[in-house]
Formats: sequence, C-alpha cells, structure tokens
Amino acid sequence: MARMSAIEAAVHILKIEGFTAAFGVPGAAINPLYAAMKKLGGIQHYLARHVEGASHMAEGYSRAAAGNIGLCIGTSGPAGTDMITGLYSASADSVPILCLTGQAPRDKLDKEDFQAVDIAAIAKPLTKMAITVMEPARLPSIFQKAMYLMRSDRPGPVLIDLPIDVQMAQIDFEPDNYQPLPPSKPAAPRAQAEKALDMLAAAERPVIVAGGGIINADASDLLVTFAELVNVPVIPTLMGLGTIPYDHPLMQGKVGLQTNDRYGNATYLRSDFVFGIGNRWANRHTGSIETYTKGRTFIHVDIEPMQIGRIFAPDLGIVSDAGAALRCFIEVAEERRAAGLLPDRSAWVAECQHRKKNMLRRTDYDQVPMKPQRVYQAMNDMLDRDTCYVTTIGLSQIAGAQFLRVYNPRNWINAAQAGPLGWTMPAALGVRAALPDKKIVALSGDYDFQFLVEELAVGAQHKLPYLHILVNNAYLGLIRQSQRSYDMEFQVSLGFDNINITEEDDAPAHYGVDHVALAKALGCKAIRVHKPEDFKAAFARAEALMEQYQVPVVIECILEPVTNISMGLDLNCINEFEDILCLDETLKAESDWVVAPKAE
Ligand SMILES: Cc1ncc(C[n+]2csc(CCOP(=O)(O)OP(=O)(O)O)c2C)c(N)n1
Ligand SMILES: [Mg+2]
Repeated sequence: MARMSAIEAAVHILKIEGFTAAFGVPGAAINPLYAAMKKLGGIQHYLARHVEGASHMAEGYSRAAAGNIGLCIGTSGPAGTDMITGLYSASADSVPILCLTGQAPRDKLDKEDFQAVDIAAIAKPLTKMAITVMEPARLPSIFQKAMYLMRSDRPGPVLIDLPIDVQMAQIDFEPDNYQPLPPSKPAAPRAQAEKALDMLAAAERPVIVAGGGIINADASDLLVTFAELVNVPVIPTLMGLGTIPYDHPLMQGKVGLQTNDRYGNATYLRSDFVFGIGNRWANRHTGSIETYTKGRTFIHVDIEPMQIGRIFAPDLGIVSDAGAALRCFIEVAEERRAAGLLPDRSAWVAECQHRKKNMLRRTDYDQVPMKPQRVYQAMNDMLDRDTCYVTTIGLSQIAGAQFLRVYNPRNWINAAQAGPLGWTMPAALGVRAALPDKKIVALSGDYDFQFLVEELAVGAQHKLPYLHILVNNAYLGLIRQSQRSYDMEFQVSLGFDNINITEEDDAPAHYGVDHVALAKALGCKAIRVHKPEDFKAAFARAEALMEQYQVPVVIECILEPVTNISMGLDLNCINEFEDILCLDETLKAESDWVVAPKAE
C-alpha cells in the first residue's frame, strides 16, 4: 500500500473520478491541496478573481455537459462563505458541484482561530453532504461518498471542509484499488407506466410539462420520441428549455408568470391533463395553484420521492429517473400504437399550432435608443441554432427567455431558481472551460454585468472566449418594474453623469458606467451598439475578435431606460405592456382562456 498525504490521495481520487478542471482561489489553509494538484498534474486550475465567481464557474462547468461535475476550491473562512451562493444556486437547480475548503487545524477549531468558521454547518441546508474531515484515514471514503451522492437521485452539491493538518497527515492509500461507486437512480415500474398511459388516453387536451430532470438524465431525445409517439404538445419549463427544439411542431412554448409565451399560457389554460416529467412545479411557472390545477388531471414523475406532492398532490406520482421513466413510457406506447390503441390527437395539436403561429409579441421596433425586444430579434437572426445561452436574472433574462429560440438541451443555462446577480459571467466562463468549441452567448443586464465583472479577467488570462450581450438600461430594470406597484422608483437607477465620458465618446454619459472601457481594462474586447442597423457588423466583428484574441467579447446594447416586460400575478392575467401580435383576431374572443390584452 502506498503512503502519501491524505490530500494527495484526494487528488488521485478526483482524477480517477474524471475531474480535469478546477476553479478557485488559493490561501494558506488550502495550500496543501494546491501543492498536491501541482505535483500530480492533470487538473487544470482557473484562478478566479472572487471565490463566489469560482463557485458559479463550477456550476457552469457542471451544467454544460452530461456527467460533468464542477470543482470549486477556496481557503478557510471567507472563501467558504463566498461560495455559499454557488452552493445555493446549484442545489436549487439540482446541479452537482464539489466545493473544497481549507480549514484551521483540528485542535484550533473551537478556539476562534484566524479564519476558522464552521462552514460545514453553514453549508448543510444547501448541500447533499457538508462535512469537516476530522480523521485523515476517512478522507478517501468521504470523497467516494461525495461522488456517489452528487451523481445519485436528485443531483446536488457537496462541501468537504479540510483542516490543514488533516490534508497533510500521512495515510495508506492505493490509487489502483479505488473504484467509483455506480450511482443509484430509481426507475419507474412497468405497471405505473401502463397506468400513466391509460390516464393520458382518457384526456382530451393533454400537455407534457418537460422539466430539467430530463436534461439531467440526458433524456431529451427520449422525451421527443415519446411526445411524437403519443402526439402530445410539450411545454418545457425554464430548466427544461431545449428538451424539445423551438421549431418542433409539438413544442408549445413556455408557461409562467414571467418567462412565458402568449401561446404557451393560452394552450396550458385550454388543457385538461398535465403529464409532468422531471419538473418541480416552480411557482414562477405555475402561478396560483388554484388556476394551475383547476379542471386538470396531473401525473408527476420525479426522481425524488419527497418532491411528489410537495406543491400539490398529483393524481398519479411516479418516482423515477426521467430517462428510465421515458424508456418505459415509450415501450408501453409503442405496444399500444401497434395495437391501434393510441387516441388521435391531430385536432388538438392543430389547435395548439394555430396559437403558436398567431399569438405572439412584437419585436421589430426600429427606434433609438432601442427596445430590448429588438436585441433578441437580432440575436435570433444572427446566432447559430446550436448557440448555448447563459443568463441569470432580471428583465434581460425574462425577456431573453420569452424571445430567444433554444433548439438543444443544455443550450439554455440559467440559474433559474436562485437567480443570483453576477452569476452569468462566471457561469459562462465555466461553460467555456467545459466546451472549448461551443458557441457561448451570455446575456446580462447592466447590474448583473457589474456584480462580478472582475471575472472577465479570468477569461482574458485563461483565454476563454465567449460573447457577452449586455443590455444596458441603466436600471435595476426588474426591480424598477416591480416598484410600480408601490408607486415609486427608489434606489433602482444605475445612471449618473460619468465625469470621464466626454462628447467624443459614443457612450451616453448619464448612463453611468462605461462598460466598454471596463471590459477593455480587464483585458477583453467590447463593442457598443446604439441602433438596430449596427447589429450585423457588431456580431461579425465580435466573432473576428474572439477568433483573433481568444478573449471574451462584450457587445453592449444601449436600451431605452424604461421598457416594461410582460408579466403578471397569474397565468390568466399577464400584463402586456408593449405591442402584441394577434395574427388571428378570433383568438382574442375566447376570453375564458386567452387573456385579453390590457396595459396596466
Ligand atoms: C444577489 C441579488 N441581489 C438582488 C437581487 C434582486 N434583483 C433581481 S433583478 C435585479 C436588477 C437587475 O438589473 P439588471 O441586471 O440591470 O437587469 P434588468 O432587469 O435591468 O434587465 C435585482 C436587484 C438578486 N436577484 N440577486
Ligand atoms: Mg438594467
């Protein structure tokens, strides 16, 4: 048996478990881990500028590709507390990340030592396991368990806190004897699949709600196969966006209070049966449970038993990995199709498709300063089908989700539940580190961009090119809009007269921060766009700059300060503030399920 430091054993395990990248910030209490990574090689380290940034980079890395687990590293004390936000947004969206923290030596833990904080206790509610390792010989088995937990059942993060003397203690460990544990994932029994398809057959206007669990299970192809077999429209959740391509005839748009399509909400309100797969009935998707559930029958497939009935009791709950469930549903559906037992859904599907063509929102505004809708139109026109979008929160994210077209799984990477400002930039860098050949486009409002802007330097230092679309309204736009109900605008303006912007600059001085100068100062390239006709040249130039310099490129779009984005308090009363496109006037008439357009 080989003799080595416990932390060297940990690095061997990381490598055997497939880790090739780490995001972090070193410090005295975690230096033994850095020494082991340097000695053993094989794990590329990206030096973050803020430890919260490292945690979001790890999230981006995990979300980018099936099987990935992002690794973030920090020292004792504030490094761990900085990473708490990443642990929160990872756990909220069922994403595994491994967070390693340094710690004071064991005999100092209760003595208020410098930077000694009980990070395991702080992280406990946000992780599947949070543990301070007290016995060096246990370190390999704790790492093995961490890997198992992160991959099993509902995925989520783990924190391992490493006292410096534990890291350095000598233990017996033989890397060749280490084996990763196969993860556990429950699978739907056949009888439940049969019951589910019986219930589906009895419905008149069914929809499938496709959640992020399908993406976690890498089962989007199975979802599309199943939907096509039974010919049932699909409504992806925010986390499930991309499970079915935007232009698939069965894709029926998004449903929700904010990130919705007009036709998506209308189709949902017309439905009588909801087949939820790998979703969690998020409140911004459902709105009030009364409106959401009234007159409908529900099936809920979730990998975690404790999730079934958490929001409301379904008529049938199935505990299963989404992929395993879909395989079983497909098997039963194929048999029933062969026996001629599947109902004809063509009239319902045609009705849904008619709404998808006719219940839209206008984007072709040409005014200057621009409306945000026009930016998303340009992105749809200019960007490839396989573009991977990364975004977090704000009117920018909400309107982005309403208008941008997503065609593939893992091409909509969004901190959907936690929505931490500042997430977009480091997450995009993490995606880039995972996928060197992917077209990655981040989308931020000006405040999200400013929150962790220092991470742009990581992209410049480590040559991680991606395109960052920054929509600048000089406002905390979402909060400005929500303050309308208080009849106030208080502490939501980001505008000020920037004394360093002169008349010769093309920046609007009263918008405050000069983002182009800021990006350049951090070693990146940036372009400012004021008017729609400049988009084409700007996108082409951005491509060329990324190719030439291999750094992030920012396109800052100067928006009109105030544009309210469609949203409301319930699915049947979404406020449309801008022009809608009702291409079939009769769709407005059926007011029980098509929301009559109204401005506040
Ligand atoms: C850490 C954190 N603090 C506060 C919020 C609340 N919040 C949500 S959106 C937002 C303003 C976002 O402004 P910006 O990024 O410019 O986007 P816009 O809405 O203007 O498009 C704020 C403050 C948050 N989501 N995260
Ligand atoms: Mg803004």
